[in-house]
Amino acid sequence: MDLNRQLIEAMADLNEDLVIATVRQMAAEGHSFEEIQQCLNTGISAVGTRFERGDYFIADLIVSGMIYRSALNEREPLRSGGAPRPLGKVVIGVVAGDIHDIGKDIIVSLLRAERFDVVDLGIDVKPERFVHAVRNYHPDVVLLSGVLTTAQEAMVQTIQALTDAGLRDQVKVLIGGLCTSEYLMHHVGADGWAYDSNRTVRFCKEVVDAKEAAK
Ligand code: B12
Repeated sequence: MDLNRQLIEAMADLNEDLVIATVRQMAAEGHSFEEIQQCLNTGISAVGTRFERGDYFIADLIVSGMIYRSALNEREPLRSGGAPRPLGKVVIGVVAGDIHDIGKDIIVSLLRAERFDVVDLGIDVKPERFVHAVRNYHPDVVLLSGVLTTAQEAMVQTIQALTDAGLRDQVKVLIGGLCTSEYLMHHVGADGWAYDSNRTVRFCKEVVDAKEAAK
């Protein structure tokens, strides 16, 4: 079996030892961070499908999150030390009612590796906490992360709260996470939507570059 398939199946089967061993082997053989992450994502999606079918339970979801994090820890050091960039500031949080933070944490570490100043508000972040953070930290970008379908409504409320506070024009809003889509971006009135880490970093850099150019 090729290593990609082996990693996907080991993740789906919650076989932590095999996941770690395969990540190490793939790294040693020169597979990219993105390729490894893609396999982990496919594997963890299969965990979700098995949960839906009733083959897995909540405890299995918890374990899948732990294995995913351990696997990423194997690879993360290799991501640090991105090229020097003008620094920008971002505020990020998982919106109200949602506690899925693995994807958000990936985005945080990649933005930090690219020398962005990241204010991480954590999980289950109520709209007023986003408002407070924008008022206090003056970020270039606010990133709203959401996985549950119910997070879509929380995103609507968060952006509405920024508008009501008179802050919407001061900051770009990027949405991301499993529950998001281009359609949702238009629906909630966000400035962008990103389904992976590279697009997220690119969006944030473009915002900062545009601000620099406008000075
Ligand atoms: C692990 C997991 C959990 C763990 C989370 C642990 C943690 N610390 O995050 C725990 C056990 C806590 C959990 C709980 C629940 N879960 Co859950 N969970 C999952 C699972 C298996 C994996 C999610 C994950 O981490 N994926 C990997 C990451 C890397 O992917 P990602 O989040 O999409 O992130 C990537 C991109 O989207 C993007 N990205 C992410 N965030 C952001 C942010 C920005 C700004 C940008 C630009 C990009 C971006 O970059 C990331 C890297 O590529 C999914 C199954 C699946 N298909 O995803 C179910 C799933 C999400 N869970 C589900 C459910 C139902 C629940 C529960 C309601 C179960 C219950 N009955 O209690 C609870 C809800 C708790 C809550 N209030 O949030 C459903 C959601 C259904 C829905 N449509 O709403 C899913 C889809 C499973 C299923 N198929 O039924 N869960």
